[in-house]
Amino acid sequence: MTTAVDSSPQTPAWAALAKHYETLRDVHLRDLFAQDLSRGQRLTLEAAGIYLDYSKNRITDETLRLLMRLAEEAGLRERIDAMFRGDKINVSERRAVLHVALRAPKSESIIVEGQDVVPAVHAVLDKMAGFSTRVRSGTWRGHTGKRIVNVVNVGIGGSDLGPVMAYEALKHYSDRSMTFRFVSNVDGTDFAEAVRDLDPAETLFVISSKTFTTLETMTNAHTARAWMLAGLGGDETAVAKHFVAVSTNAAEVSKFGIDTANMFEFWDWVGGRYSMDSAIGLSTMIAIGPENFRSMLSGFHSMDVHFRTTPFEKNIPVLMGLLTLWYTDFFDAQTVAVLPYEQYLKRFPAYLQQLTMESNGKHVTLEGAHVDYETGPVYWGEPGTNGQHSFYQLIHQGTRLIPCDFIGFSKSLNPLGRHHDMLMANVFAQAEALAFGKTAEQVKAEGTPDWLVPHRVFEGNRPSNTILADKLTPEVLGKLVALYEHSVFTQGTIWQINSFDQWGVELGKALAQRIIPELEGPSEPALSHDSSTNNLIERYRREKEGA
Ligand code: G6Q
Repeated sequence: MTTAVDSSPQTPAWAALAKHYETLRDVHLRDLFAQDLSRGQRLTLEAAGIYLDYSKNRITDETLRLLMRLAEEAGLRERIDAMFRGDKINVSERRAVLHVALRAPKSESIIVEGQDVVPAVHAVLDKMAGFSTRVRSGTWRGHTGKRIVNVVNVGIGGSDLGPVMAYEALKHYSDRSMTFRFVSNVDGTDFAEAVRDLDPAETLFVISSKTFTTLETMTNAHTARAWMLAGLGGDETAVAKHFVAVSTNAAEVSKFGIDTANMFEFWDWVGGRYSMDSAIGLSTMIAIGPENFRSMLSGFHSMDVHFRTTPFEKNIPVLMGLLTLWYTDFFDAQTVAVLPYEQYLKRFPAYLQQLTMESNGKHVTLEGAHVDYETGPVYWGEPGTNGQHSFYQLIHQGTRLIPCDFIGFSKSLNPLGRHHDMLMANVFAQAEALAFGKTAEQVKAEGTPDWLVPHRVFEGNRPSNTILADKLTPEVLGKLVALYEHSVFTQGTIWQINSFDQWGVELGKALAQRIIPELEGPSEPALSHDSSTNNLIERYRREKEGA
């Protein structure tokens, strides 16, 4: 599909891995565990309070050695340094990639274009903290003098998925006297349902948009403004008390009518999908309070330090990134399932879908050459145990190899009777069953009639990681997100792609703009799309006015 020359990471380690794969493809995890009785203790890592058991992967010490060599040959060490130094590694947008600066302590300094960005980060954090405290304490009041009890974040993509995920994940720590809602879709239903039971006099809108030009967000923001003004008698001065903005674009924010004093800034070196710990997290901070927000940032930072300073063989994000690459490029696995056994993490897989797939869904290298190997796999998942009663069937007995990340916690935030032991028993049982399966002999020994045996055999040899932490706190959430961010970075580096642009998303933003007037215009438009698109537009125009 492209005229660019093909490129391949044909480093010696890649070639050696391809050869090594041939010797390992038919080796069963049952045998790997039988050959090394301490495998389950040996192939584990612990850092920054995160425990990773990676023993149930289809690897040997030789695989690990070659994967580490691959990382070295791909220049991962230099790339990590370049990112943390603020080099413009997002080459197609000519930008630095510095989400790590968002959680850097005050004592650090990171220079971008001659300026230390760390003081600016902390100034915004302090401004967010002041504002959040005023809202939470009831000092900040609405136009009529009522306390703000509802906060609605309006944003989409990176300006929505992080805030929603973090709110759900940290609900336990949130102010339960307040209501938080999230409006993202341009489908009017999203807005209508979010505000139907809210009193405008008690509602604050946080308009979150890096560019402040995104169609969905600006449409919803204008609808929110009209809804609020209608509810408060049309007095325009009310906007100042009920709208704040999170953006990099002060000019557009003032054009909308929001005082830039009520704007919380971030910078072009923060990618949308890497922004939940910037001012985009304002709704999170209002929900959980500044102190909890800061402890989330310190969790992010401790994983950053681990990633930056730990040798690759003991580096959790590096290892997880390399394992994903091992299955994607050598076993031809097309997906990764993320399975949190923690109800509060129900939006974590959706969050990771953007982080991983928008970052590594690329088919050209940094130099613009077409890759001749597979890049970013499809990420998906649902919380356990629910998924077990639906799609796990395919993971256990289907024809595809689906590496799984199980995520569990030693302690529940809602300890109720035996629930937590039962939940965790399922984590361990699923990972065990996937790895070891059940042979025909074992099935027969259970008294299964011969004709039924093939249906009840589990081949096993299905790889998984088990990630454990003490309990879900703001700090641990920060660590988990940073873990996946850096795993994505590791993969992108070896694939030689730019994990930080998103031209596919930009395309979507532009395409609809052309069709909107063709749907809205009063007279028949002269259509010049393909025959299918023309026909669909004509049909819609006819039908939308119909009874
Ligand atoms: C994220 C993407 C994308 C973006 C949204 C919203 O990395 O670029 O999901 O976050 O399109 O963009 P704005 O924040 O500019 O409204």
